[in-house]
Amino acid sequence: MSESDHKTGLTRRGLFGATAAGAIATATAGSWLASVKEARAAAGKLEKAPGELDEYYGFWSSGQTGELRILGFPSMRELMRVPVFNRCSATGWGQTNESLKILTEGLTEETKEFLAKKGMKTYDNGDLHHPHMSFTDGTYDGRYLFMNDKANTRVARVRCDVMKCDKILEIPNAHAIHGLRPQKFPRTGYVFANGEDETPIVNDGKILDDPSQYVNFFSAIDGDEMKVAWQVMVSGNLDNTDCDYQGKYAFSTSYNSEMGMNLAEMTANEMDHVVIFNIKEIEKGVANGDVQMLNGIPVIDGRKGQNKNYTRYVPIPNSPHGCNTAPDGNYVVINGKLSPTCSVIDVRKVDALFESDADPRSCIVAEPELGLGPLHTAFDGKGMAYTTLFLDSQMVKWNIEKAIKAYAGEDVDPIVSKVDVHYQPGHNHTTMGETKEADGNWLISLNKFSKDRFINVGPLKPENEQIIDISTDDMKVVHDGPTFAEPHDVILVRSDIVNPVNVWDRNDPMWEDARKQAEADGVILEDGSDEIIRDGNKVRVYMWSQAPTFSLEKFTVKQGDEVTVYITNLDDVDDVTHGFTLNNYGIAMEVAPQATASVTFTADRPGVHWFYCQWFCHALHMEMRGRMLVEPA
Ligand code: CUK
Ligand code: CUA
Repeated sequence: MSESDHKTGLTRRGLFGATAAGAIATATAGSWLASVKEARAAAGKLEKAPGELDEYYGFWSSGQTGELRILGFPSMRELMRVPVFNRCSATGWGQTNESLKILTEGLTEETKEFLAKKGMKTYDNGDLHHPHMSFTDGTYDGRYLFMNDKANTRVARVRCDVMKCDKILEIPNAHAIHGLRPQKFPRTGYVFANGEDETPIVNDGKILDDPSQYVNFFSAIDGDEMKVAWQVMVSGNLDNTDCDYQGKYAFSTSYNSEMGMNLAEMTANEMDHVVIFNIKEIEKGVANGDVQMLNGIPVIDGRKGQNKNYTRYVPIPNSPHGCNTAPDGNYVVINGKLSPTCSVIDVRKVDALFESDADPRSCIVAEPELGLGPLHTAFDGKGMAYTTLFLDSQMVKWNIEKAIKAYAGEDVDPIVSKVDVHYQPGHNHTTMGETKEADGNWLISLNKFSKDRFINVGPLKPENEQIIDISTDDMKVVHDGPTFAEPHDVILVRSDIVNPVNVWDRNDPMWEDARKQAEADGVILEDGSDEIIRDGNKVRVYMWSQAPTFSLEKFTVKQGDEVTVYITNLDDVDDVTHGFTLNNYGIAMEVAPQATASVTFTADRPGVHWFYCQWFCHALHMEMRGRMLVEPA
């Protein structure tokens, strides 16, 4: 931090009453006090009294933690963590048979073999950047959330009725899925996903230093089937993506149009580009067989110079990053990153790029200079855009129409105001801001650094998320919220759109395999009967749980048996979740009301092993335990 930055930091901290020193150091104590009052009054709007509910769901990514997080917004109370690409100790995600099926069935055969050699069934890490809800007719429909895994090239889906992941798909050909957006119109439909890292088309270890053989892939995933519908091979890499409100085009930024293999090469050109994908033309090309099949996926050649109407490349200064469609349906804002500008594409001018040999830049209708390091832009639905400035540690509010007038030569300043954020913001988001129902109530800034904003927890610091009141022209930071690694993105969804159930449906597809196995074994899960089925050295133990007991106080198996424990939670009261933890066997799982969860392990440790319920369910929760006897071989 420079000297003056540091001063600003102190003043800002003083604003929120963090230090008396901050206040004394501020010369204009009178105006400072007024600001404190104002900030406190604004902050009051986001506080929730005990028992009061939030107006919005916030669905947060968690970066390299690999999970999805749900917060109440604007109170910022963390409500739930939904394990997706990570291993979760509390729920057994990554260990239960139900979760392992979801984590493994969408992997390629090659990946399955690779993991098997390491004694693994699936990856246990992920890097989740971009959670987005499914759309119908330009707004959220409350069905699904889709999200990417940059670390291991996957796309996952979370069901909003139960808030559990139900599908994970590895994307063939592509490497490092980064930008991801669901189709807005007519519905999702497609989930568009960018491969960030280029590799040789045939990646068999024979090519390293011949970039001409490297490519990147844009993928359209069928969000209902969770299958890759088609891919487009592109020139340059792909970073972030968004699509229009008309169902015609998708847009992807590329910071490495150079196809450079190191930093100097990747940042060599003054201009990079945005790729525009013509969805109808690509669908026609796929239908007409103008594809090559790569690992079972129809792939369209959309590289520069193929002279077809699949793609257009629009030059953009300089290593563009974020890609955000405005709620009015007319504009897509491309964030310049190394360029201090944002480039505004008018989607109504994109048809001409495909119909004629129009200059690709003719769809650009504004390019305001906003400040240093523009990364992402949010919208209030009232014509204003809010862009994060990573290097300036600021949020800038600007007027889209004025930016267009300025680009056309009029003497107007599109910038409305700027506010300091702490520090180095990446994504930002407004309430309902990526839908046609953007309401302009709140803005959140996801800042990569917190530095001195919180008491010190050692060399690894939390990130800092700040809520900004945008009800007036100037912006007021009204909340600091620390968070662990490393939310990149968030969406803020009106709470009436999301309606999860309280208790599982017994016949939910999540428990289908367990039900089928029980049926084959002649066990009725509903009636609370417990059974132990021996099938060679495979033992299936069926029991039920009802607070505060397991139906089996003990069961016996032999050393070396492959044991599967199925537990049906007969409680149908909301919030009475049980668990099954098997001591010194590394086994634990959640069994929510009316669920039938199962876990398989080899009983290779002889002796008495207690199992217990690890979700506090009853006054006699501690007593909710039983024994597994493993007889020595
Ligand atoms: S990227 Cu993280 S700040 Cu992965 Cu959405 Cu821009
Ligand atoms: Cu059942 Cu704790």
